[in-house]
Amino acid sequence: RPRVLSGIQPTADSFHFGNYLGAVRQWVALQEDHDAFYCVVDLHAITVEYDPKVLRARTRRSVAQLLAAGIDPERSTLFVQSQVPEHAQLAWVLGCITGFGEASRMTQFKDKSAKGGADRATVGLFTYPILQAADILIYQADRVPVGEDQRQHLELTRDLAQRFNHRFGKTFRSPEPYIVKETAKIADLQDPTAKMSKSASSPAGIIELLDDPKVSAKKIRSAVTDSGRDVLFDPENKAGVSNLLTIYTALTGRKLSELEDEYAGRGYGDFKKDLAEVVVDFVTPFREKTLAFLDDPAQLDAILAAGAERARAVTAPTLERVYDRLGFVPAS
Ligand code: AQP
Repeated sequence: RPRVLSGIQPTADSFHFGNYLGAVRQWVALQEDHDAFYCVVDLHAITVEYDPKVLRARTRRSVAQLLAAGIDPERSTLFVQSQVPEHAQLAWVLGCITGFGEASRMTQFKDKSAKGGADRATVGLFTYPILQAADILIYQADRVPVGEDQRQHLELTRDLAQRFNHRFGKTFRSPEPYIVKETAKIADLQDPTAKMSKSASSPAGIIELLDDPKVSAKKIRSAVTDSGRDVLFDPENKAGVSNLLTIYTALTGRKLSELEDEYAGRGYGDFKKDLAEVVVDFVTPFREKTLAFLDDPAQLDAILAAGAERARAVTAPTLERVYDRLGFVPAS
């Protein structure tokens, strides 16, 4: 079976619709016919300012949300990045074959460092994509389900795999991004030209899965549309309506054309009201399931311990091979 790897940062109390529709939903589907490895990337989360107590809580909340979304810890290897030390060990190695200029071209770093000023950006934030490359390559992953914003980091990962193989002999598989076009960039509800984002969206622009469902319904009803009244999928000219249609089809499985027909001549009000109900029907049970998992942190930690052990069975031999290729003296 092909192998799949992906990760999510524990940098918020809740996943948002972009994380869920752009990535996590694919994780759940792919575990059916892939050898799946999914992790909560806490090492990545410390590249920006954070509070240790909050991080620990958010890490467990992330795991609970992944379970609530349908990740089955028997079928998928579900773990926390910091419990598998080979990620950080390989990141060092990859950092030594990455050009400084090459790393400087990563747009996520440019965007995030621009916000806080250059002096506040950490070296960890700069080398973030190299750690991400290590996350992927250490598992010899074939596919990496992510949103569109991660495409550039996946390109770097492929370049690093090829460079290492060229210089030290075939070691890594070159992974393919797995990006579902329709949901690859869920937009901010208030600024539909921008992506829905934890750090950049206003509270009204982002739907959090664990928010009070009534609040989420209200956000859908007040989402920015345009001055027309036709419910049509036209991302160029009707970015707001198209984003809402994307969310609607993704949550219900109904076709775009079917929805366009259903709302023809009825205006945006009815459409948004119905979508608000669809959203409430989705987030209500999701929230209940997540809270139930959070009620038993010992069980969550046990799932993570088992996941880390399974992960290390894969990562340790790969790192050993890498160290051998690099010319390190083996520890006996
Ligand atoms: N708006 C989005 N549409 C589709 N996919 C998205 N992803 C994030 N936003 C969207 C995908 O979610 C996965 C997990 O992302 P992450 O852990 O890297 O989260 P993030 O990038 O920190 O999430 P944000 O909201 O985008 O945070 P900021 O604002 O801090 O950058 C990834 O696969 C990502 O593509």
